[in-house]
Amino acid sequence: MFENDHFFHSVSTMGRGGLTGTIWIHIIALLCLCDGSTGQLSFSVSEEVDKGTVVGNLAKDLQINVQELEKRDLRVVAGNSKKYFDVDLKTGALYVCDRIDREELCPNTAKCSLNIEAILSHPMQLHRIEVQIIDINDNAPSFRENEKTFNISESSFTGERYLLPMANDADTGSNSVKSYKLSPNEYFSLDVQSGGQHSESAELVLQKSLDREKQSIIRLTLTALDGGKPARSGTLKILVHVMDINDNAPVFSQPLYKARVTENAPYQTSILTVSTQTLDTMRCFLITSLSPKETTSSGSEPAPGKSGLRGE
Ligand SMILES: [Ca+2]
Ligand SMILES: [Ca+2]
Ligand SMILES: [Ca+2]
Ligand SMILES: [Ca+2]
Repeated sequence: MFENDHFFHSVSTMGRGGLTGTIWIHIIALLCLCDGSTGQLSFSVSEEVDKGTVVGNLAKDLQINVQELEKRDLRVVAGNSKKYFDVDLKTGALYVCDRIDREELCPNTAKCSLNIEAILSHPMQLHRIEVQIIDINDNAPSFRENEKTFNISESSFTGERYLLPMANDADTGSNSVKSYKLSPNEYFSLDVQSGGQHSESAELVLQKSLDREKQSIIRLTLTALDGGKPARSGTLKILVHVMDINDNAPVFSQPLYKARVTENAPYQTSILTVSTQTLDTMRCFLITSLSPKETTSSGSEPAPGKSGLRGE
């Protein structure tokens, strides 16, 4: 970009010729360029603006008459990055010529800027330009997974905590994740600890004793919101499976059973059927007593079950 043919040619005619002379001339030329470079210009533009969006006016800021721009061959050169900006030689307007995606250019960085150079010939001048890329809220918070499942025993104590996954948002500053909310429910509250941008944690806190026999599955929704205007959001479905404990005794269908049996009834005659129910899902054994002398037991499948008792 420093090799302006005309410039170097005019300088080399003053040298003594030969390789050594050319090197010296190049050094002098570079020194001249350093003198010719002026202070840095700063502009700012939002990411994702349409191509052709004007960022600033170089003719005005460099105090050059617009009629001279073409004659002085004003050019805009990108450092080592893609060319995002160009200049309109008729007006001096510096404009966007390609899509600028801040998240692609500066991932995980709060500040983002592009450095370019404006070069003029006759005489040669170099002007450094910094264009700050302003974030827009073009990304919604998102969770790595759509759903999170917890298996929580119904014997859990209130106050117990369950760690939740956090949301990510590729935007920065106020456009990144700012808050979380939990869908209204009677069992859990949400506790978000914020100790800086990267040390947040969110937990479910049990507020009320669980009862599998009343509600075995609890569905919740965790919503992450960013601070943009308007705010964008992402959701995580939470599925709580309430795990059973054996907290219900089997119950007979009636408190008293009466039966009649004829004398000399054959062995193994059925005389009475009782039914029991337990609300738990756990496999249990029902042990009953008929009389001080006659005791029998039978297995009971998960409730509701029936147990046939046979006299012996
Ligand atoms: Ca973007
Ligand atoms: Ca953005
Ligand atoms: Ca965002
Ligand atoms: Ca239970």
